[in-house]
Amino acid sequence: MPTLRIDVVTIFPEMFDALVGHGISGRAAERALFQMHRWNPRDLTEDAYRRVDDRPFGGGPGMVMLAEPLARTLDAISEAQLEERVRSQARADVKKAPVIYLSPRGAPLTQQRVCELAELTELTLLCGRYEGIDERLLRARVDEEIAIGDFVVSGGELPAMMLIDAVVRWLPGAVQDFASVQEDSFTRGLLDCSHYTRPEDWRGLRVPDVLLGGHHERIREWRRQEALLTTQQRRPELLTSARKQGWLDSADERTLSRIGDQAKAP
Ligand code: 9WO
Repeated sequence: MPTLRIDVVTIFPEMFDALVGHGISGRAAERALFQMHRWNPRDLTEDAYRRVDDRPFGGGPGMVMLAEPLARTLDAISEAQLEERVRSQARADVKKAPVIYLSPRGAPLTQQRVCELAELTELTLLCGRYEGIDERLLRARVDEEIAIGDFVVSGGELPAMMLIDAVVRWLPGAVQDFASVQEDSFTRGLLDCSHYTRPEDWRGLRVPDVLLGGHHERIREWRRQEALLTTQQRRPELLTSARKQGWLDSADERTLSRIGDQAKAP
């Protein structure tokens, strides 16, 4: 299994310390399940001020990221990726890493796309700041624009970290219990069921009896019903696509028609 190489273009490389320093992504980095390289376009500027941005043509507030330092950075990344492939004796047929720009204008990220990205061997992520990046650079060098959600933040770094986190936990060996990743929310097109831990009675609120009985088949059924019910109530459109994908069986359909008109606490 070749490790995933992630190259990130950012003027705030330190932000990514959070990702490699903690949790599942931190452990995956320690175990070298992936390697991350950070590239600051400021390091590839040649003017005295090390400018990476300028005022927008046509006027208006804010600044726009210059195409040239980003193009140089992407060139340097391509070169480094090539060297790495030679060094690691990668197969000759590996495709060039896609350059992904994190942007609210991108296509919404789905679990499906996350799983596909986890199968690549190289990934280049471009993080914008200010009001955005010169459109010519995007047209010339970006393969895909991805949005994490329908909201704007101050830059692409946090969205990039979310994408990396989502991808890296799919790498074999990242999570001890791989079954738990597969059972996760969305992997089968449904929302996750509810979870409970000790104590059995917390301030008068009880854990559902079925979970305390140790009857594994009944617990499995209850969890499936929970997932179906929650999905039907909160994200009915997910249920529609799960059905189209053939992910629901006849027992699921019976559950849904049985609970369809019942109410459930949020
Ligand atoms: C800034 C802005 C200011 C006034 C009116 C509209 C505006 N849009 C933006 C904007 O999109 N700024 C971006 C900041 C420029 C590119 C990087 N930035 C970014 C990426 N913000 N939010 C994201 C993002 C990426 C992926 N998924 C969700 C949000």
